[in-house]
Amino acid sequence: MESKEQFRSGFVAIIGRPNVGKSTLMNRMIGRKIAIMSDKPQTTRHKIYCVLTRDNYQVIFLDTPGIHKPKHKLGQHLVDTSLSTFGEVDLILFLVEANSFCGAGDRYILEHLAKIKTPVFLVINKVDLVPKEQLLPLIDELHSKYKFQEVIPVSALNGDNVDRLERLIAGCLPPGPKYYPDDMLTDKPEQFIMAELIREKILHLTSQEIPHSVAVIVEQLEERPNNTLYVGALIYVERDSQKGIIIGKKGQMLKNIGQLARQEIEKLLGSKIFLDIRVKVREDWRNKESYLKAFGYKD
Ligand code: GDP
Ligand code: K
Ligand code: MG
Repeated sequence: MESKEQFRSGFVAIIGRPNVGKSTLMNRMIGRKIAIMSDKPQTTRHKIYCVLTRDNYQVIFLDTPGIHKPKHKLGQHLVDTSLSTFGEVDLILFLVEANSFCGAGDRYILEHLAKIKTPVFLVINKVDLVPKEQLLPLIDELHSKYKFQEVIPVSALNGDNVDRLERLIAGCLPPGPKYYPDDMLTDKPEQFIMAELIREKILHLTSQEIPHSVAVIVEQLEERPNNTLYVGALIYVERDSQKGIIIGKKGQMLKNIGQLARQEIEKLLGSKIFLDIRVKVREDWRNKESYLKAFGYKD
């Protein structure tokens, strides 16, 4: 009997220092915005699974929080989460930046990678920022110095070479089942993605100490007349002064956050929403187990 080409599937972890473009690359590969992105470190706090399904294969990508030396409980948890994925996957994409590779942060990760048997692709991201002449010697050097299975330059931002990366990934997948249905893009509920999109807008619009002190949950979803969805969200910060910054003069900051977030959520859902956001203070939540659990940062 003629048999079809065997279906392949596997888990691929995307790891690297904060801000190298892990979330951007994953969104690019699946063609949708699931993981939030910003120029602030620790934008990604959870492991997010994203699913890419083709005729002959399925890749489950894990977007991990950036790996860095932790300073508080949330930080420690983020690093643990990332390191623990090393041994559980079929392939690791170690993402670095073309314009600043191999500082202390990258070496910290290389040390951990040396201890595991999982194949590793070195993905050199942001090649749009450096001239080609500079890139080729770097690639040669990395190929000879380390035991990466592949060294691939890409631009997650404009998509350069990302299709080649996908082909190489597909070539590494073991025969396996279709773990998730064709139309499933992520393991996270929409409520979670909505909260993350709100948090992304806060990261973009605020500076200094605000980003790390913010948690967002969507606690209420309700169908309203005219096909409008009511979305009730809570922003948690650690101090009164931060609440003041989030709300802004005459409420302008919160208004801006809400407007930008609403547009993105409507794009995600394909329907109109009414977004109701309130701000609450929970002192020092990042160091309290109960809050880390309540906000979904810890099981
Ligand atoms: P993560 O912390 O590793 O998940 O990084 P993000 O995906 O949040 O991206 C961090 C920043 O780098 C964002 O401002 C992105 O727009 C930017 N970025 C990501 N990929 C590229 C790229 O290929 N080229 C350029 N120029 N910027 C990129
Ligand atoms: K980031
Ligand atoms: Mg990220």
